Amino acid sequence: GPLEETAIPLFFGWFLCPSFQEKLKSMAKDFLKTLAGLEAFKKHLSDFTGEAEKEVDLEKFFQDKGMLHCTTKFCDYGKAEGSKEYAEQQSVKDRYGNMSELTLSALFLTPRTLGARVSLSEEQLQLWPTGAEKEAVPDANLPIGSRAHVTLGCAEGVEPVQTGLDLLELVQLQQQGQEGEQVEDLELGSLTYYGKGMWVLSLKEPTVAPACFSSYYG
Ligand code: ACK
Repeated sequence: GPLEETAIPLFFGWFLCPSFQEKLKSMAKDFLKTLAGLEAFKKHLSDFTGEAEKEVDLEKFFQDKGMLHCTTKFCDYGKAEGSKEYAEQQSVKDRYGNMSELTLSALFLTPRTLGARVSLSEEQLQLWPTGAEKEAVPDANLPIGSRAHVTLGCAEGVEPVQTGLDLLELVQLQQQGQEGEQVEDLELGSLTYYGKGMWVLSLKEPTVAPACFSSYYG
């Protein structure tokens, strides 16, 4: 009967330690503050507002989406394809509840989402579901794990699933050799503009985020 079965969660992922969540949030806040003051950003402000000359408060523009985490497998309580197989995978069972260190290599924003890019280690990639990138961008050959991210905020009416899709769009541009417009060297790293309101801050020193591999039921 259903009571003997293991319930499949909404999603599996790495959940950032509470103290680090605060650290990352304030890092993102500082980044937005710096960005808002740059002439180069003001020049492209209409990407965010839809009209020139209009002010935007980036900190209000991106709404908090709760607990900071890096999704591995979105299961939708078993309704998502491959979720049962994922939940039963040996590496998932073995690592469940274990701590891990996530490497954050960049911060990025688009008119829809604000996120941190996660560079997964070989070991962490063992928990990465097959097809996560193909499912999102079937026509491209994107590196496994390139969708890995932490959603830091979303524009009004935008669902957090969009953050990973925006990241893949950026990864695709980089893969196609688009260098973007290197705008500025900031304290945290170099800032690049990729057009259409897409900005990437590559961190000079990747930030290490302690996180716990677990799942979320909601
Ligand atoms: O920010 P995220 O990675 O984007 O974390 C949330 C989490 O699952 C709970 O909603 C992510 N998510 C939602 N739908 C999908 C999907 N179809 N594929 C992959 N991740 C998803 C969302």
